[in-house]
Amino acid sequence: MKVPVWNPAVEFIEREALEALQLANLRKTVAWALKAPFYQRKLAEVGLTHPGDLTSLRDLRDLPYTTKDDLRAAYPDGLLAVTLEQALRLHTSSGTTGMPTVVYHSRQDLDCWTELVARCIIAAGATASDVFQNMTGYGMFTGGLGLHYGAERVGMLVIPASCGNTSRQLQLMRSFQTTVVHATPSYLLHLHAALASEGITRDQLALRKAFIGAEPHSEQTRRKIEDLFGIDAYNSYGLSEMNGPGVAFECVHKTGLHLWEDAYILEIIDPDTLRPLPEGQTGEMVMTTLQRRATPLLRYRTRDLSHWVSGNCPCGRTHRRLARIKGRSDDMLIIGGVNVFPSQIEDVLMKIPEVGTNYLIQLEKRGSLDRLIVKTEIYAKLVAGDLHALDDLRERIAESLRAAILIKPAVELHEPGSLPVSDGKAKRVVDLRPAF
Ligand code: DLL
Repeated sequence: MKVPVWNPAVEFIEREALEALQLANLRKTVAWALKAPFYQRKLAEVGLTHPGDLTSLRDLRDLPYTTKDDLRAAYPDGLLAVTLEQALRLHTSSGTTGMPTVVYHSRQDLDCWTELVARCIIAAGATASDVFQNMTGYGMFTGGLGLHYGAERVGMLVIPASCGNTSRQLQLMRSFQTTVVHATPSYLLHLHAALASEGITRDQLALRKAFIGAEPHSEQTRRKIEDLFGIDAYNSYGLSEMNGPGVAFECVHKTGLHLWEDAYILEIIDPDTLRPLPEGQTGEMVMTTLQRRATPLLRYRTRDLSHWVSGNCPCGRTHRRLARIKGRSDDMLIIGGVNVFPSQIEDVLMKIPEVGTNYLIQLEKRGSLDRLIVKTEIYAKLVAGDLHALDDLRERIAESLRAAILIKPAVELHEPGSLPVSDGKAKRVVDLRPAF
């Protein structure tokens, strides 16, 4: 198979040359960072005043971490490292859980981000001949504009549909014979569920690929999306602090997400001891930007959990691969003392054929005990209409979950389309336990 590639010189670069490039870019990044008030203070604390003091990539470990709280405290411009004239755009996080975080971009930064997204699109086998419908929010959310400019650079026909309005999405897909979509996995499942009510069959669509990301999802969910639409779906990872989408993406081999190491250095650490973990162990991803002038970030603690995938990818890219994101260290639920990631529950649910496309995890307190309730939509046509069959299914789901997470939940079965959906990132967990 011929490997589709956007920028062969960088994507197939020898490891030694890549590491030399990383060191050179790290020094530039420290020089840029020293222009921002926040880093002037922070780096002075560890005695770093000159980028030339960094003699190897290992020296990065002597630099302080940057946290989301640091970014919030620096709001609105404590991390700005260029003049306002040089800044071209800013994105803020939604700020639903406190002060928003801000990332400014210079012209070069936007150009670099666009280049990274173009590499991802081509690596996943899309081409300039594709019709691309971007179903993620345009605006402060980085999924919209990020993918938009990358897709235009590749030369695709771009439909900037933004998120929501499912019947219009389907109408656009039919009218323009969309071949590639970008959406959250939960929204694509919802979109599929809406096909029937809109009287559309998948054969009336020309879809062949989906880029899915912005929220944790399991391998089973990917397969479900692939099977339901008869397409290939590729995992896309990013976060607004590191531009947005375009940080790591699957190539056509789907063997993990290639992280663009000329633009980012990733360290994986134990979130408790803050020590680096050996390759293959799951830990918190800590990221450093290597090409961003307007808001350089050093050792940013993402809270996302993953591990490096060992070995080489058949595509030949030298940029290492990350395993599917397991969740966030702050997503972890502690239920009756047992640690559970929502992705573990999703994994079990999506393996059960009768389970539909939407589910909700609810936590309550009964006296002093935690109670886990898993609400899931089911495909009614796959369940023989009597109550026994429903009871059997409920028990089968509860038992499968117990085997995986060691807690037997109460399971509620719901009609398709009855659980709440979101246009963007799905909200899967409702924790009704009183806070201490
Ligand atoms: O979600 C950027 C993005 C847009 C990525 C479109 C992919 C596609 P934020 O809103 O800042 O940025 O949220 C970032 O979402 O730290 C992860 O916790 C989670 N996340 C993003 N992609 C994935 C993924 C965008 N593929 C936060 N798998 C990150 C699991 C993901 N979690």
